[in-house]
Amino acid sequence: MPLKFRWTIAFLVVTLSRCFADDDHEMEEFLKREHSLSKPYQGVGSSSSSHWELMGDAMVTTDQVRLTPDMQSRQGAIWSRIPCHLTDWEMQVHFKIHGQGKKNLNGDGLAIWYTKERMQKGPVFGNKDNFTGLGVFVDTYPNEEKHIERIFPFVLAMVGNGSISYDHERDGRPTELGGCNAMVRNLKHDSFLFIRYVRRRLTVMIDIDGQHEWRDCLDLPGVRLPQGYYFGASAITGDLSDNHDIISMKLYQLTVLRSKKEEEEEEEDVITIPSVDNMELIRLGQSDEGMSGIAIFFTVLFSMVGCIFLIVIGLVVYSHWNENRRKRFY
Ligand SMILES: *[C@@H]1O[C@H](CO)[C@@H](O)[C@H](O)[C@H]1NC(C)=O
Ligand SMILES: *[C@@H]1O[C@H](CO)[C@@H](O)[C@H](O)[C@H]1NC(C)=O
Ligand SMILES: [Ca+2]
Repeated sequence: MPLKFRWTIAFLVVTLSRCFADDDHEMEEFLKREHSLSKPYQGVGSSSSSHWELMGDAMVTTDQVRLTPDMQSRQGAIWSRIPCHLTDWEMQVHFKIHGQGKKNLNGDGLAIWYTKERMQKGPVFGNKDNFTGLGVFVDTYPNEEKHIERIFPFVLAMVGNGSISYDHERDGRPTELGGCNAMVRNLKHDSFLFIRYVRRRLTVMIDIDGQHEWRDCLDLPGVRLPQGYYFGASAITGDLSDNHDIISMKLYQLTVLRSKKEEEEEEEDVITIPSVDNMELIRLGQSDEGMSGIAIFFTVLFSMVGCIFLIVIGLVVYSHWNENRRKRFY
């Protein structure tokens, strides 16, 4: 799979449409202005004809949409007013998280949304719980203490169907589809998050090293998201805080060639409730995560014991053979 993409930001900004291959299918992409947010944020937060609407403590400046300032107990969001009816799309988010707090003395993070609901305050990074649709979280604070193998900030994706709760105390582990760590705070260079949804496959990538290179974060087939949902971004601070800034959100329509059969299948199987195929297996994989350390330890231990055993046997056999040989000489 061609998951390692390299392109320059200039190329990204200048080119409105481009072609590339995905699983041998040609794709074309077009920037959709009505679903995109970029400088100079004309009318955002002041005009009701703007495509985007602010909520809570979110504020627009010339350089960014600040979802929360670096102050305690704030929450803010920005939501698209226009539902998105595209089948295949790609959202590129240019964001910045920065603040005075030392490592792990900052919080709580931001979220990018594609949901049925919009403009509803709540505990999930400033959005309502039991949301319906997709949330991609940049979680900057480890709430669960026994994260040994997990380094924060952590990027995590979740699909909700209206009755699945985000477990804040466990950093959303019980419902996660996967994710990756991402050192995104107080960077000198630009940081980007990339969410692609093509033929029911969800791909999340990040570009945070200033190398203009996308790094894989999550890639999962069988993610069912209905059309007509809203894009948004939100953030929250608690006792700990950060500036959570969105510089741009650019939505690209992807035109993917489909076979007649594929088209028919999708027409018959219209998605009305978000869901993920084989969620039980994904969850099983996650609960095994803690075990894998122990499993690796024992595997290594037993292999070492095995090796030593073989060496000992080898030595014994060799000394016997040597003795026999010497006996033959005398
Ligand atoms: C939402 O998902 C949960 C867990 O998979 C399931 O038990 C519930 O029935 C689903 N609700 C709807 C409305 O599909
Ligand atoms: C979310 O859904 C769960 C399970 O259906 C329910 O127990 C909980 O009260 C809901 N929370 C909110 C805020 O609606
Ligand atoms: Ca957290």
